[in-house]
Amino acid sequence: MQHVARFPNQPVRVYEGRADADADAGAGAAAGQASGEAAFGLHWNILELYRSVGAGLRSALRDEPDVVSIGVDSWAVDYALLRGGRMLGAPYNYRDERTTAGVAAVHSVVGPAELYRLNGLQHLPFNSLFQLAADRASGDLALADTVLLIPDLLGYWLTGVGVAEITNASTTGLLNPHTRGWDAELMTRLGLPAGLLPRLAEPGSSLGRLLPEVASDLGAGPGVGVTLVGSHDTASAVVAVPATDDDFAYISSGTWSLVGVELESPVVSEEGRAANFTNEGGVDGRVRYLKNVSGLWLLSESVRTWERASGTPIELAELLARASAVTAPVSVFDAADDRFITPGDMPSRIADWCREHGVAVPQNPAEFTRSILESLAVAYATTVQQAAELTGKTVSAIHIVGGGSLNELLCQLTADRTGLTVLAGPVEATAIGNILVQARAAGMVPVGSSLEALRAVVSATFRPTRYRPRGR
Ligand code: LFR
Repeated sequence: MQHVARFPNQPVRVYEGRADADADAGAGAAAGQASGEAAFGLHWNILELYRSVGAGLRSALRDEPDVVSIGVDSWAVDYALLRGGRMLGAPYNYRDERTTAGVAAVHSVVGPAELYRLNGLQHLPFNSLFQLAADRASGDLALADTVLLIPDLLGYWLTGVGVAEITNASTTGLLNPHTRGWDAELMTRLGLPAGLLPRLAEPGSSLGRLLPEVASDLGAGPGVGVTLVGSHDTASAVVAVPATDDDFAYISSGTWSLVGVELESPVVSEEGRAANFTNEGGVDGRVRYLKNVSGLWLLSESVRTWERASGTPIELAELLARASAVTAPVSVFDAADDRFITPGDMPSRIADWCREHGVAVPQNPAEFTRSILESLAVAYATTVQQAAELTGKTVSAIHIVGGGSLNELLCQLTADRTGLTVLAGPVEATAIGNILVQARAAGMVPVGSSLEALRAVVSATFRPTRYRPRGR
């Protein structure tokens, strides 16, 4: 696979008035007259993202004029509010702190156990329904007539057609995992207007041709269209797991680690809720029974903290080599603790966790790094075992795909902690899964090929790196 473009996607934190300023005080607040605590919002720079996507598409279409299809995927849960076809403001980033109030608002209407029975979704404070509840409370939602998840927003800007692709829609918390339809009753109970969410559509279907103006801007021919794919990045990544049989667990490892198994139908049980497992929608009606257990974000935020303090850039390969060389045991902390979700000084938060739990605090970046990777590997091991127990599935090997598959220490520690063989790669599983679903829709791999047949294409062309468990 050839990269055409790669660009940063950084959220932006902006001042949003004073916490206790009411709506009428808006003008005064803008003039700096209001009292109360300063409120900040964390937003995606979505227009810059769209501009960069456009630049990437332009060069792809210039290099490969035969391109007929474009597929869009991104992270989950986040969305834009629109009115009359226009976006109403920069979408919030799911790490924004407004979701705390949203969780309380939703749980006051539908308790956690009932909510899980309805949506089968892992409790993450940023699931879209909690964000929508926060937007309802702030009055923002009342301004909108449509909500589009991020990949659907990009698809809409490209084609003029707005839908809710189903794998990503499953992360909103408003989808019934059994019927794969919107839960209209739940929406009504939460005060979310019917019609706010667009019609659902399955991966593999055509979203539409590029708008003529967009096609000419991108240098695309009139036949180029957008094909819906697993628009949740994790759904596309799971398509491209190079498994040759059914007995596998996967870890889509990057900023987050999504650890789980694939099922034919959802498992919505109280035990699953207690273990915080999710039933997300997969491509071809499959279910991604998994848990989000945090990820390399812990390391990237730590590196950012150290670089800021020292003023010098950190060479990641060198840091990982030093972490590999740590021989003394390091503390293992709960990587999925909510305190690690928002941006900030991760080493201090990890140190606080260790002190609170009476375990040794890592002393230097190498030890912190080792502690982060050991903690992730332990979380992976527990989660794989839970997934097998909760679903009755046999797991004989673990596939790690995504950026984390390049992290040799993490892969080895995962093999060690699980006692299972780890098969690492491909690193670009998300892009490959996206492309394979488009290729099948276009008949470039036989239409009607199963997911297993798509995975066979990946395993025939890509050889994973094998990590065997080392005795402890
Ligand atoms: C991975 C991912 C996860 C989701 C998180 C937030 O990139 O999509 O699956 O839990 O980002 O959207």
